[in-house]
Amino acid sequence: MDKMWGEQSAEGGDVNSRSLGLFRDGNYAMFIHWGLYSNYAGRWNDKTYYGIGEWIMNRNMAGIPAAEYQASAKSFNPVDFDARAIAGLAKDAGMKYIVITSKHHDGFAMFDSEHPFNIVDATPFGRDPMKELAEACREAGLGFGFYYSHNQDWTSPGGSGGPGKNPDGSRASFDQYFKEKCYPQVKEICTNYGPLAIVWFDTPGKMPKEHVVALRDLVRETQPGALLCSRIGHGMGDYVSHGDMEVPPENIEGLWETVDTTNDSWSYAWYDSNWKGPSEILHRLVSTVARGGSYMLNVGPDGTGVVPAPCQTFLRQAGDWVRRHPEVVYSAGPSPWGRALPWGDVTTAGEDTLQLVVFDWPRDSKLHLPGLQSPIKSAVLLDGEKEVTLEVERNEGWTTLLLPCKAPDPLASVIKVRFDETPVVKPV
Ligand code: H79
Repeated sequence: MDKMWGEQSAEGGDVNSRSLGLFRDGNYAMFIHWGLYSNYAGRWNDKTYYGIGEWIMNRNMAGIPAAEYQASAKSFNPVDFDARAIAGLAKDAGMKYIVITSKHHDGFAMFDSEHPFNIVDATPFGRDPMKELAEACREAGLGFGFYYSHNQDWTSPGGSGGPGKNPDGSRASFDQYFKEKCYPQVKEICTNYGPLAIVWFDTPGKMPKEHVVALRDLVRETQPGALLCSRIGHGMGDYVSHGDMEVPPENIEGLWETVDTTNDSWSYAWYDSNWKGPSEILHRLVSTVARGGSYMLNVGPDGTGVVPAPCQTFLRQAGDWVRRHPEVVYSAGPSPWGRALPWGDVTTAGEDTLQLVVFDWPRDSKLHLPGLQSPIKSAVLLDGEKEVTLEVERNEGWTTLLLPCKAPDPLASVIKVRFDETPVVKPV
């Protein structure tokens, strides 16, 4: 089901119906880490700091003094940022919504804010790229959401990991940071950018519950259709975001997502060319959907605002495959096996169809379906426009499909297996 954001919002209904529909039916999203740190690209004073680029100023990485980091906004001028190009990339990739860093742990706002440390007031760029991206997503029929680091703020007095003192030497409290910066900024992102699909807070740490409740209430009030990610803290949120870059080994019930990277760092780092190719991207996407989750894959635009070319190429190659097999991803259900199989993974379409996605084509041309109890009505291998009906062998509880010797799709081949009723699998 290729639903668009606009159609979703027309549905109305209960508090999360719009975004929930998009989240469940979409299953594939773009995450974007982009900020002042992108302009450092993993390097400071001619030294490279390996790790995750958005942490460059942290004392565990380069340890850039806050004042110096703040002053460096003067040299951030991402003139090549093109919101339509990024929305177009997400569309080409087959993704359904975008979540972007409005403020990461460094405290720099990528949106127009009353707080002066922001991209409009502190850089020569002077534009609000979040406004441009929100608009481009609406035009493209993509959902749009914000990441916001609510607990850590390394440049604001009182923020976690930030200066413990105010400029006048007085002690800065977390309450102060919350009241003066966090809460007002969350209000800004929730009121100035149209309807949001998701508000994605991160790393709650030991944040007091009252503040988490206040943020939740603020989002509910201002964005009744937005989904809240569990990383807001204190067991709240509408869906669970699992550990960074983790595709869980077994099926998980309920609404959840995996966030992943296209290379190693979230934000752009000059040295990081460890790109996932289209096959690896698809394998992790399909496996996440097969475990019952949604897959949000990150890109890191560079200091000029552009997503690195190899990353774009691989996302588009994977997207071409998703367009050939939309029902394998969108609105697809979890695998009845509950875990990956040796040759690939399985998603379901409706009650009676299994979609076998074969990443490792068996060299002996036998595809085993261990523990499948139900009789198969038909098994059809998709070969471009052609549909090849496969022979099915059954021996003592084992079901085996007999394959042609060559995989029709070099990335991953799809076999549709139909049943008269919901197929049953017994663990073996
Ligand atoms: O936004 C991305 C990360 O920056 C953020 N969450 C994702 C979505 C995140 N916050 N904390 N962490 C991830 C984990 C931090 C790991 C660290 Fe380290 C280990 C911080 C310090 C030691 C990596 C290695 C960064 C610095 C050294």
